[in-house]
Amino acid sequence: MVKTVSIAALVCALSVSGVSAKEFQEHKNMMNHGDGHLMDMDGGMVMGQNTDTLPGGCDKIAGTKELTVHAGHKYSEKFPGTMWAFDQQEYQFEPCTKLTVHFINDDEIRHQWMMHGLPKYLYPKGMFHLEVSGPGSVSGTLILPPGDKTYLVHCDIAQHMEKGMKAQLKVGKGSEDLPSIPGLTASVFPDDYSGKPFSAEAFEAQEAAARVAAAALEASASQPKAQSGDTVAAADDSFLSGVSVVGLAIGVLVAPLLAKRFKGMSVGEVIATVFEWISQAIGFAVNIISKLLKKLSSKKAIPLPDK
Ligand SMILES: [Cu+2]
Repeated sequence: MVKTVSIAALVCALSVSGVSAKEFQEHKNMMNHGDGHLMDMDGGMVMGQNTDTLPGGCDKIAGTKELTVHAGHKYSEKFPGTMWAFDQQEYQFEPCTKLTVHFINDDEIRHQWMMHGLPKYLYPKGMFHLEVSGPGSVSGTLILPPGDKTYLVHCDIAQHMEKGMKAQLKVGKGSEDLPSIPGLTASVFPDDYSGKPFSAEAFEAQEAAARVAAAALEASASQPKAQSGDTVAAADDSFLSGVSVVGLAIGVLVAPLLAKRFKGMSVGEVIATVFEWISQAIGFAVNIISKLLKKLSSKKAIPLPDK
């Protein structure tokens, strides 16, 4: 009997300790797996750490900065319709800054601070990634690339970004803003909390207004471009030779800049960078063509099915 009671007491004590909140854990003694990948068996991880290799185009480290990021449910409370968020939605640093990020998870679940779009010859898959499971902190360092660009930062756990855990990091002046950043930029598809049933007419009107606005914006941004486009279409025969002459001229002008950009990089890194540029250029061209096709072909938006 005494034995049974004591076993019951033990089971109770164990289950209670299992349910109670995890203690805050500083993940400081992680195992280094090489290539900037550090992790421990308690849910702390750093990937893409780079403390000493200058990205191509950086002559020196422009400055050393530290950033403390909190992640948690409570930061989402001020943004309707979200569930998780970082404590800040936008960061800005000078190009070539050596940045140490202290990532603090205030929740009992797993969160990440994952930055995308970095040069792939230096950061595996173009990513810098911090992760903590449960309450705790982890720190990692990277060196930001040169140039003005806006980088996506998010938590990649399923639905965490879609439910608010999304931010942007601007290097220099940044490039275009990213959509759906809580409190900062509009969604691509705005949420509707009106409670009204779906109306195909209202949806079409909204889409049409958005298309008119987008077309007006595009027209105002690219008036000279449209004219040169007409000239190209008219003078189709001389198109190729014209392009090659322009290409040659650009090549001559750009070569010294490229030499500077590739200074100190190995042949492999140079090739990897060039291929990255080519793939970006192709992606860009495909994107523009598909947008054009869409604009030409889609008169009507596809209506959503009725419930
Ligand atoms: Cu998360």
